[in-house]
Amino acid sequence: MKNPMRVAVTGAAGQISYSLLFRIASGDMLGKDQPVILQLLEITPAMDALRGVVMELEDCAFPLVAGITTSDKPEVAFDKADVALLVGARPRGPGMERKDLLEANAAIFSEQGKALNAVASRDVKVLVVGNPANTNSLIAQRNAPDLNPRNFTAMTRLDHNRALAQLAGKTGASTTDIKKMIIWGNHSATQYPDISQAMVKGDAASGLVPRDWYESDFIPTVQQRGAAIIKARGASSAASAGSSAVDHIRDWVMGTPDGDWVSMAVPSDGSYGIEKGLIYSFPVTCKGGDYSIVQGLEVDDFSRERMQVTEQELREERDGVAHLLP
Ligand code: NAX
Repeated sequence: MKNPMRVAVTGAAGQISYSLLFRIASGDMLGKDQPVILQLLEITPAMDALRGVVMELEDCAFPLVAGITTSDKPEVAFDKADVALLVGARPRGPGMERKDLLEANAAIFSEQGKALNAVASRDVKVLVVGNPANTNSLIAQRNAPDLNPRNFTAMTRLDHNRALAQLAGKTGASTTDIKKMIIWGNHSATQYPDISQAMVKGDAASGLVPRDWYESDFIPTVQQRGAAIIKARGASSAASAGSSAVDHIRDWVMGTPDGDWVSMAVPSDGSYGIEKGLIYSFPVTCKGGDYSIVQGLEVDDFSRERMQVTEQELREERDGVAHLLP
């Protein structure tokens, strides 16, 4: 039997975690032969609710769960963590401006970055789900100077999966028939879902769907999918977000299939002219527990313009919290 891996999850009593934790515990994320110790973080007022979630996890009698801890202190929850899923965040309250939201989250993610820096495994893989995810990840990274900056990522896999589902629906294919989808940029409405490289059963997707559908239907549908779900369900995406977090970490740890890639928001190294350091979603391949940004893709004017709009938004978010960055 392998040694257990320590998986820290924040916002563990929230709605995404209510799906995510059970998928991790059943082995969907790290493998059916990989025991896990769940280290759950919540804010103090939610500790009772978290106790209920833990009771349910216990009642599943998952064979792979080697332990569960709970805490309202990041240094306890992140202790020796191999994987940290930062799901908990401050939601936008009534009358709260975008700037207030950024600042409230900057405080949370600075503290959590410092705690990761102090106590997590030196190889910890960090995925930020809590919004604004890309900038929250940047803040945590900057507060963790002793950890590898590359190990701080944010989630655009849900957007990637949404894009696969839309294109599959339009072309009558299954999502597994589609390769090389890309989400560029921020996990926000400025993201750019790009099918210029995508293949459906080996054929270029761009030749299979009308250009007008791509520009006027596909792109806005993927960009606005979160809002459409809130409108229909009366609550934001939860199980799909949990599932995409499982996909993100699984592929990062176990690798992407040959001939395909996934979208991950990772620190830019300057690829495609995107400002170095921004946590920007790129197409990446993963191997041996590491990721590489796919190089050499052709970028036309239509794409370039959209990639820059979402880059600009990320710059503005970063500049909005610059006074809080070390
Ligand atoms: P919930 O409000 O149901 O749960 C969030 C939980 O986080 C709450 O239980 C809260 O007590 C806890 N929390 C707040 N501050 C905390 C802190 N400092 N430390 C630990 N826990 C803390 O939200 P949920 O629906 O689970 O969504 C969580 C986050 O994911 C939100 O920020 C949401 O906007 C974001 N999302 C990100 C997505 C992505 O693709 N990147 C998609 C889904 C989702 O919208």
